[in-house]
Amino acid sequence: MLQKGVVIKSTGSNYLVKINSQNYLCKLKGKIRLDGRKTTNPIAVGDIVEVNTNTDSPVIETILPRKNYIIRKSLNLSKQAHILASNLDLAMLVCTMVAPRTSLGFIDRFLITAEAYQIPIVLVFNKTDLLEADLLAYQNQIIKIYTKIGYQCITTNFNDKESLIEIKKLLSNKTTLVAGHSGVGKTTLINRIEPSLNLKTGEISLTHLKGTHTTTFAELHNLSFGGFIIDSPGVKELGLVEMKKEEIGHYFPEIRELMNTCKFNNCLHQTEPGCGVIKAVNEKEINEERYISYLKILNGEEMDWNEWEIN
Ligand SMILES: Nc1nc2c(ncn2[C@@H]2O[C@H](COP(=O)(O)OP(=O)(O)O)[C@@H](O)[C@H]2O)c(=O)[nH]1
Ligand SMILES: [Mg+2]
Ligand SMILES: [Zn+2]
Repeated sequence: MLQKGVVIKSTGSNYLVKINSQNYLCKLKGKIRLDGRKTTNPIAVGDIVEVNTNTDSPVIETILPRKNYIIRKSLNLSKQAHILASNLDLAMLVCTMVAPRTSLGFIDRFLITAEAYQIPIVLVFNKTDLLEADLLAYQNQIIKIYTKIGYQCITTNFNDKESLIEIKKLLSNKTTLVAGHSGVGKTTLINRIEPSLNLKTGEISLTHLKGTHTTTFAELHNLSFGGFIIDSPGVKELGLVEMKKEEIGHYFPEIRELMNTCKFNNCLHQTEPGCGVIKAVNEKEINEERYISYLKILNGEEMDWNEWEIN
């Protein structure tokens, strides 16, 4: 009998599959057809699979089509992709105004990447307990920018119980990826959401990455109120998705909305005459910082990827 389940952990050759509320350690059937793409791992966490549980060692027989997935490219010459996780329902970007400061450019890059992957996003502004008046004002300004263009923003800190209720509601029955700079409090927040997980906080774990470039395995942590949560699986590579220049504007909601007001339909909104986007920037309808982010991404300006968490 085939039973449907979700892959919650992978060790490379074995897979832990949650079927109903039980976990099964499974092997993969010898030949399994996959949707074209060359990947180093045929199965990723988040995959919905059908498992034959009638044998001593359960076998994954089929993988159901993925709703979405996030990949990293292998650093070696084969240029194979490694799927970090699939079937994500939500990406939660944890940002902080201080200790460390999350830049707007960083937020914007994350947002367009998640947009490209078609993963809904929520911005969580953490460590609000550390904010003095000026930083609080700055944070509110930023929240205004992102709320206006349709992104949900939540403020929280490790003592704030009310926002935790809101966050838990949001995560209920979803598979959520938690991302953000190292040190912003991702793991602390996940432990508050699901105390039984008791994940290690306060450490930057670079060690296991050394030497092995391809083995970053994400894990789906079970949420007792329904759903799964993933603690930053190599989010660094989230930024490496390839986009065509004319695609980038599509991933900025406020630019997307005005695109068809431009004179030229292949307008890149840089210097073109009759550009509705430039007009909106001049009229302060589009936020200038966001527009600058757009131009930087368009012109391929590199970010300091070392800022990204890579555990
Ligand atoms: N002041 C303050 N510190 C926090 C908060 N959340 C986490 N921290 C601290 O920030 C540091 C990094 O937290 P951690 O959860 O490991 O961050 P991660 O690298 O994003 O997983 C730890 O020392 C935490 O105690 C918060 O809301 N306020
Ligand atoms: Mg952490
Ligand atoms: Zn334009």
